[in-house]
Amino acid sequence: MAFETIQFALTDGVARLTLNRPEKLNAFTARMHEELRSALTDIDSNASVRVLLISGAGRGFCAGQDLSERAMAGSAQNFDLGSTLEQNYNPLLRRLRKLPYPVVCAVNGVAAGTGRNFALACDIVIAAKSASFTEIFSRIGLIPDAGETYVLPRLIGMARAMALSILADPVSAEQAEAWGLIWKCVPDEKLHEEAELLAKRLAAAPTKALGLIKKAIYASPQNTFDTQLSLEANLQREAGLSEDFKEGVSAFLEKRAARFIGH
Ligand code: T3D
Repeated sequence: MAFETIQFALTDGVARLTLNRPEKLNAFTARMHEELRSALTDIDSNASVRVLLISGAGRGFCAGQDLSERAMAGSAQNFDLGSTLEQNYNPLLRRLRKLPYPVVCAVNGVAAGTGRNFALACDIVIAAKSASFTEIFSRIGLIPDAGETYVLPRLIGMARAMALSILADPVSAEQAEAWGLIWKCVPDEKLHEEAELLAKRLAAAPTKALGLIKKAIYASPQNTFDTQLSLEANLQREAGLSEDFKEGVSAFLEKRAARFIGH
């Protein structure tokens, strides 16, 4: 598929996906969702991918749903937003969560509404100092969606999640880091470099183990201590059978750098 609203490239184990409607702050359109589905299908079918790096072109990361596709003032038309979530956003977020390797998001500017929640669905989020995370939904008469009511209380606690969701105040990248909403805030001019370094580091890591770490961490909030111990034992059994574990141990004993292959 020819991409018009995203850029997509794959080199050296790193899949790079850039939202590319800079004049509209990369707001999601139906076309963009179609292109994202296609890119993720390419990624799924390529065994060499070991990390996905997501970012946005221009001064914004993503301003959520393109509201020009939802304009209906004075018309008799209504949209079933539950249905558009089920068709577009929810499958996208589920796919990101299920990828068996890390997804890094480099937030280069404002991330609003579903744009913010798309970023927060990624495994490691770094943001430029000038970026911001803006709630939006309650400002336009909607409830937070795209996983926000799941992710936010778990990341920053009930009090902050509730106030942010109701008040829809923007959160600066520095504040987001201080609250634990994201991993790290970096100077604007360093974002691209830091994101690339991180992606390359992860692409050379024991990817299978990183995918299993994702499973364990994401399962943790729902599990009891006992259930989580059993899950860890099962996942560790799997990790222990990997080529990368053998290589990691050999490299340690031979006092050399490990050469991981991702399985
Ligand atoms: O399917 C579904 O519908 C499911 C439900 C989805 C829920 C959502 O995602 S709801 C959230 C929708 N997003 C918004 O409400 C955000 C709207 N945008 C803004 O509030 C502001 O643009 C920002 C706070 C994000 C940034 O402000 P600022 O001043 O830096 O930029 P700007 O001038 O407002 O925007 C620049 C351009 O992008 C401008 O276009 P123009 O006038 O230069 O031609 C603006 O209209 C456009 N733009 C920004 N956000 C959107 C957008 N166009 C369409 N849809 C947008 N969401």
